[in-house]
Parts: sequence; structure tokens; C-alpha cells
Amino acid sequence: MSGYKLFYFPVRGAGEKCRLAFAAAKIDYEDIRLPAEEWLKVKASGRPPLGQMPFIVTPEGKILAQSGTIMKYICKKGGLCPADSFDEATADMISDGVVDLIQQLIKIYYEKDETKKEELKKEFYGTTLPPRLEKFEALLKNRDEGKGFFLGEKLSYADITFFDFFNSFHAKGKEDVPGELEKFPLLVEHYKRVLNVPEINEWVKKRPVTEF
Ligand SMILES: N[C@@H](CCC(=O)N[C@@H](CS)C(=O)NCC(=O)O)C(=O)O
Repeated sequence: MSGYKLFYFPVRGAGEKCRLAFAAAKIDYEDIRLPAEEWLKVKASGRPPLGQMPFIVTPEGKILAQSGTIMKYICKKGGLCPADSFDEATADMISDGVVDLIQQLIKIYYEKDETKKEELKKEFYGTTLPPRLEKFEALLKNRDEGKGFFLGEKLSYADITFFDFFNSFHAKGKEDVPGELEKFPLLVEHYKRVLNVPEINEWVKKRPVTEF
């Protein structure tokens, strides 16, 4: 055990890209899954820096929150952060672009008015997502004609963020390629490439099966 601890709810949710990062970076950690009532006690302790999960405790006892920040920190430790600063900024741009999409999906998920919910879904999948995927595919094609990862030959946190969005939120954690990617052949191949990274594939196969 490396001494890292990851705290999150017993779902994939915002914690999953951190778990994928630990797997890809080959860093052992304790995957602590708190039920809601346990979380409330931990939250009341004032320990989580932003009062939210996920958060990690490092072997030195330092605490870090925000899923994207944790994922990048772990990837950096595992050599999965681009060395060039422009490449690193490009990985951030891709990851932030995915976060924008997740936030829109969360808004749809919490919409209580069923008619409005359907309208928002239609708009997201019909108008927002396809042109955005064209952009992501073009970014992928910029490197090695799209035959590798977003930043070239090496997996980075940009690939993990993008993969997690489709695997967790659309393929529901299964190994299937989600239909939303169908019209984007390079992104389909990228999804499979990330899924077939041995450490990622091992985690996807062995992780607890949860609805979200
Ligand atoms: N932007 C943050 C969002 C964190 C967040 O919203 N966490 C939620 C669960 S997904 C949470 O801790 N909810 C319980 C609470 O606020 O008490 C991240 O990506 O880590």
C-alpha cells in the first residue's frame, strides 16, 4: 500500500476518474466508499477542504479535493502528465471541455419538470454534443492522425477524463462503446485504446458494479 486514501460515495460519479488515474498511474490506494450517513460525519469533522467528496489523503497526511485536481496530481506522480507546458495546457483544455459537458448533463439529471428535461436532453444530444465531438475528434487528429492519445503516444489525464465521460455516464461503466460516439470513428478507436490500457481494463473489469 502506498498510503493514499481516496474518499467518495459508493458510485462511479465524480470519483471514478480519480480511481482510473490511480489505476493507470499504478499507484496503490485505499478506495474508501462512504455511505451518505458516514459522509455527513466526515463532512462535520471539517477535514474535507471544500466540504465535498472526492478528496484524497496523501501518505504524508495532506488532503486534496476536486476530482480534476486529484486526477491530474495522481497522473503527474505516475508520469501521465505531458512534460511540455503547452501540451499540459492542452490536456487541461480537453479535460475542462469535458467538465463543461458533465455540468450540462448534471443540470439535465436534476431537472424536475419532465417536459423541460426531455427538451434539455434533445438539445444536448442533438445540438450541443455532436459539434463538440467534432472538435474533440479534430484535436485527437492533430496528433499522429488520431492513431494515439490526445497528446500523442502516451496516455494522459485528458484521455482518462474523456474516456470516463463516455464510459461512466453513457456506457454505464460497461465495456461497450456508447452510441453517442458512433459517428466519430477516431473517437471510437480512442475509447477502445484507453479501455485497452491494461491497468485501466483491469480496473474496469474488477471495480464494484454500481448504477452511477
Ligand atoms: N467539482 C467537484 C464537485 C464535487 C461534488 O459536487 N461532490 C458532491 C458529490 S459528486 C458532494 O460531495 N456532495 C455531498 C455534499 O456536498 O455534501 C469535483 O469535481 O470534485
